[in-house]
Amino acid sequence: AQQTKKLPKQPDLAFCYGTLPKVSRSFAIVIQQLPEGLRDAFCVFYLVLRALDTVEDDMSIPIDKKVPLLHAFHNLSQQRGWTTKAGVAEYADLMAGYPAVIQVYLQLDQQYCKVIDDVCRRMGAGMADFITDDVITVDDYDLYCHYVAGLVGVGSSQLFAASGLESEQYAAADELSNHMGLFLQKTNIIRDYLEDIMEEPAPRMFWPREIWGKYVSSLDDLRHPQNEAAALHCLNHMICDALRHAPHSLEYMVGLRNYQIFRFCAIPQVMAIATLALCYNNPAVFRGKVKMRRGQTAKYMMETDSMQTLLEAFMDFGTMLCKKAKSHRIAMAKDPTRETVVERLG
Ligand code: PS7
Ligand code: MN
Ligand code: MN
Ligand code: MN
Ligand code: MN
Ligand code: MN
Repeated sequence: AQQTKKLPKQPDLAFCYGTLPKVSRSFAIVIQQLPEGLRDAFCVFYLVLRALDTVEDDMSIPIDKKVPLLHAFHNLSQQRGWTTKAGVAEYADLMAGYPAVIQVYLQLDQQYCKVIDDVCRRMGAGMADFITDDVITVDDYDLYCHYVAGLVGVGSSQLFAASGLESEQYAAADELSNHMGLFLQKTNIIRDYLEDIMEEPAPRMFWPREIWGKYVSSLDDLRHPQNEAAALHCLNHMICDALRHAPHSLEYMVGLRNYQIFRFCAIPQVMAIATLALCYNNPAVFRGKVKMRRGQTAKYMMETDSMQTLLEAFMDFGTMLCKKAKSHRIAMAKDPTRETVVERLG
């Protein structure tokens, strides 16, 4: 096991584990430390969905090609040797080497294949819908996030249950699993505001009009310094909305019994609440990429090893966020969601 971890013998497996840290720094670490029986399945699960997302994100693929490709992706991902050109840099490399991912997928346990295929099919269909439909209401926003992240939560739970390492109940824990994914995805969408709006050749935005429409007349207005007060209120509203999911994710994680699976689930959730605390009322979100300090990330990765330390981390960042909402009384007095944020962090 030790040897497979450091130097996978098969070239296909080597490609998968070599590509994983290039396309995701954070998930590569938590996937690597999963129990052996789940590690390869999650590595493939991640790469298949990352490849699907590369197609979704590639704004140079015309809509009449992209929509059918998103729908067919789960089938194509089971055909030896299949590949398509999409994305740039490390994502383009993933696509070019995709036949290796397919090979490893085809060698996985049947139960695992079924889960990955199912999530990929439903995510591809959901992404296709949102290629043409904008995110207008908060319900649309929740639905989009369900497709690209909630389903990952649902599939992850099914894999945990199928491995026998977690209770059979996780196979049917769709609601709580969805909240786990939505908490992560909404944090990503909030933090990526600037990157996504500056996307070439066209922006890809998921902030719902039902929220931003209360503060500005176009999403682009948020990044102009003359609108800073409105932009911050809007940002705080988005964060307030994301915080709805936090109590449900804690409820999900209380039920986990495997130490490595617990860490796999908990570390990204801690990073998410830390990121929300950092972004709250922070104009830097509209100027560049807000990132946690490396040392702080490492500290919480190390320390999150039990329900107790998980709750402590949520308390730390929850309190930090709450203090921000309570301070600057004058400047934030008119912030419509300030009271709700304080309430949600009780
Ligand atoms: C564990 C119950 C199989 C672990 C992990 C690739 C990350 C890319 O990055 O803005 O800004 O370009 O375009 C719940 C992950 C949700 C999904 C979604 C946790 C596969 C992660 C394809 C559930 C992740 C949600 C970001 C869609 O969109 O990306 C438990 C594993 C989890 C992948 C994530 C990612 C979407 C995404 P970026 P985008
Ligand atoms: Mn993406
Ligand atoms: Mn995407
Ligand atoms: Mn993003
Ligand atoms: Mn992106
Ligand atoms: Mn994106």
